[in-house]
Amino acid sequence: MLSYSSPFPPQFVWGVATAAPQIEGGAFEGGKGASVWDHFSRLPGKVHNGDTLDVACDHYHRFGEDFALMRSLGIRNYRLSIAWPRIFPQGAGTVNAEGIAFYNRLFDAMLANGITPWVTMFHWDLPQALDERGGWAWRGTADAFGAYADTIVKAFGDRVKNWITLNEIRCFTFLAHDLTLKAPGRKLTRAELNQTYHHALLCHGHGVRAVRTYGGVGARVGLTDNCDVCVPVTEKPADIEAARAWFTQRNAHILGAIYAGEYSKAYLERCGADRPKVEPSDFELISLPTDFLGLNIYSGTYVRAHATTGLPEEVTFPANYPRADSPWLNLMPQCIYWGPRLVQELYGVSSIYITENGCGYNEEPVIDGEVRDLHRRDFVRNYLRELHRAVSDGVPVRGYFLWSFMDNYEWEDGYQRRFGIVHVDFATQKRTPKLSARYYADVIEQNRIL
Ligand code: GBH
Repeated sequence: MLSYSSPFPPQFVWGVATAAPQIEGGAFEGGKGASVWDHFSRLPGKVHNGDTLDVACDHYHRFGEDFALMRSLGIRNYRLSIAWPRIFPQGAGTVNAEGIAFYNRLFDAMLANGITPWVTMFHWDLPQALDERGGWAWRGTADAFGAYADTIVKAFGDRVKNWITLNEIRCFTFLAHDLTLKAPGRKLTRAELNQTYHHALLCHGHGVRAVRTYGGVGARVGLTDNCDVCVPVTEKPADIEAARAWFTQRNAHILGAIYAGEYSKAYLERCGADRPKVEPSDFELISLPTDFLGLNIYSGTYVRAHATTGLPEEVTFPANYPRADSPWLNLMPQCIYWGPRLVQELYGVSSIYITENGCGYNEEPVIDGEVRDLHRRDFVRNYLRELHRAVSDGVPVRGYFLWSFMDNYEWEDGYQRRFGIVHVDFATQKRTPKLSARYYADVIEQNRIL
C-alpha cells in the first residue's frame, strides 16, 4: 500500500489571515478617520517607496470577489481585522454608522460563502486622533478601546463567534516606540514604553470583558501574540532548559503577566524605576480567563546552554543563515514546534491557534497565468511538518492560519514584499492564485501534509 502522511485531527481548523489596514483601501471612504499608518506612511522615508494604504487591495470594494475566490479554494476559516477608525473615526465619541454598515455587508457576504470569521479587534491601525492625545502612552487609549470593543461585539456578535483582542502587542509598542520602525514612529522613554505594554494589556482585558458581556452563545476570545520563540540548538535536556529560561524572561511583560495575573518580581526588578504604573484592579481585567491563545509564528531565537557555565545563551544568526526576502524572516520551522510547546508548558495554555505563519518574497511574476512560488510551498510544508510533530506530541494546537490570503501592504516594506498565496497586480487589482494556493487548497481538503 502507498504510504501517506498521517492526517491532522478531524476538527483541525485551516484558514488564511489578513488585516484591515493591509487590504481594505478605501482609507478615506465611508466616513473612516485617519489611522496612525495613514499618517506615518506619508512621512518622508518611513515606508518603502512612499507607499500608502489608500487603495491597498481595494478589498473595501472587492470583498465579494475575494470571498468567492476563497470559497473556490476550499478556504472555510478567515482571520480578518476590523478597522477601529472606520467604527470611531476620532477613536472615541460618535460611532460611524457607515462603518458598521460596511462590516455588516462584509460579514453577510462571508457567511453566504460558507466562510467562518475570526475577527481581530485591533491590528495596529490606531485612530490618529488618539495618537494625538497621547496614543499608547496614554491610559485614555485603553478606555477608548473598551468602548470600541463593546460596540463591535454588540454589532457583530450575532455572526462573529471567534474574537481576537489584539495582534502582536510588541509590534505596536516596542517596534513603534523604541525602534520607531512602525507607526507612529515616536521614540519614548523606557518608563513610557513599559506603560505602553501595560495599556495594551488593559485593552486585551477590555476585549475579553466585551466578549463575555455581549458576545452571546458560543463566543470565544483570545489574544494573538508574537512571543519571542526560543528554539533549543539541540533537543538535549540542557538546551531545552536554556530555551525555556530564555523564553520566560523574554515574554515576561506580556504572556507572563497575563497568565500570572501580575508582573513577576524578576520583571519589575529589571524595570527598576521605569516599572509600569498599575492601578489596583488592573490585573482583574488583564487576567480574565480566555478560551485560546493565538500565536503568530515566523522566526525566533536560537538558545543553548553555555558549554562551561550551563547558563542560557542566545546564538545569533550568521550572515549566511537561510532566510526569506524579508530580512528578519530566518527560516526556522522548529519555531512552530517550540512556540506552542513552551506556552503550554510555561502557562498551561490548553488551546492554541497559529493565527499567522507565512513568508515574504519580492517579485513573484505571473508567467503564463501562474506564479510558481515553490519557495512558499516549501516554506509552508516545512513548517507544517513541525506543526504536525507538535500535535503528535500532544501540544494542543487546534488550527493554522496562513499569512496571507493575498499580497498586501506589508507595513514599512510597502507593496514590494509579497506574503500572499494569491498574487495581486496592484496596477489592475487582478488576483491570480499562486502555486502555493493550489497546494494549500489540497492540504485543507485532505487535512494532511502533501
Ligand atoms: C506579522 O508581523 C503581522 O501581524 C502582519 O501584519 C504582517 O504583515 C506579517 O507578520 C508579515 O510581516 O525589528 O527590524 O527585526 C510579523 C512580526 C515583523 C515582527 C517583522 C518583527 C521585524 C522587524 N514581525 N519584525 S525588526
